[in-house]
Amino acid sequence: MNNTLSILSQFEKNKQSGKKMLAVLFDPDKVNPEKGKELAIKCEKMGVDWLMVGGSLVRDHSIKELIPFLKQQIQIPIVIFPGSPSQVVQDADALMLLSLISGRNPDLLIGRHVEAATMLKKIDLEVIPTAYMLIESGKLTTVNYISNTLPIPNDKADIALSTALAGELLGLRMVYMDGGSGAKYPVPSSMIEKVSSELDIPLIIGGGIRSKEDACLAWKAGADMIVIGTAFERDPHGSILEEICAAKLQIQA
Ligand code: 1GP
Repeated sequence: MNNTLSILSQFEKNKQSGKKMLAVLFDPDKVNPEKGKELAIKCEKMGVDWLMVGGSLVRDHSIKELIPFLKQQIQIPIVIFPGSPSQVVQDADALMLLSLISGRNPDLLIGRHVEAATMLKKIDLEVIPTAYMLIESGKLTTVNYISNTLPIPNDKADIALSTALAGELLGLRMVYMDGGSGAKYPVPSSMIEKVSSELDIPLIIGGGIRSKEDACLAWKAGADMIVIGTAFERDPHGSILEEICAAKLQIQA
């Protein structure tokens, strides 16, 4: 029997012990395997905890090429952040099964899940049921447009809290509050504080985190993991990532 903790169990354990985590999101359409290898090795060396791969508008073949290739290069978990069932790739370590609970689009609450369920049961891939919540972030992001849903207004922390708690009570195992890729503003720290103060399951925050200050605000407000996408893509020398990784160590000290 394999004694390694599942990806989710390790995340829950880290939350319990106050260990903050960092994920970097790769868009497989923007990262070819060779570039991805270089970036993934850099992320692993710096102390990134998860590589997330996927997105709302990803071509199927790019993710299917990238994930098996990256898996051979690094030890840190590769977690699929799927924009559609066609982004399921068995070679990854885990898949977030996203239910978009901030919206009222039945396809993204249950429809896509029905399409993917038989396949997911058959393959050897950890599935993490995830309450996905979009938060208004100062612009119309791709995920808001494609999902055809309204994000939660960023001054309505009460709505965010009720929504996250509903996800927890429905049995989802983590909450991901996302301003969407390229968000103008990150999720407000007051909203993170409100949600994290009552939520028992791990809380992930992403969208618009561009600096170590943004990262620390989110962690200190109660995020268990933050996700960086755009800032990493625009940081060819990795200096912002280096600062954020250093801040993560300090926050835990
Ligand atoms: C998007 O939360 C991720 O789903 C990352 O957002 O690209 O703005 O960092 P950014």
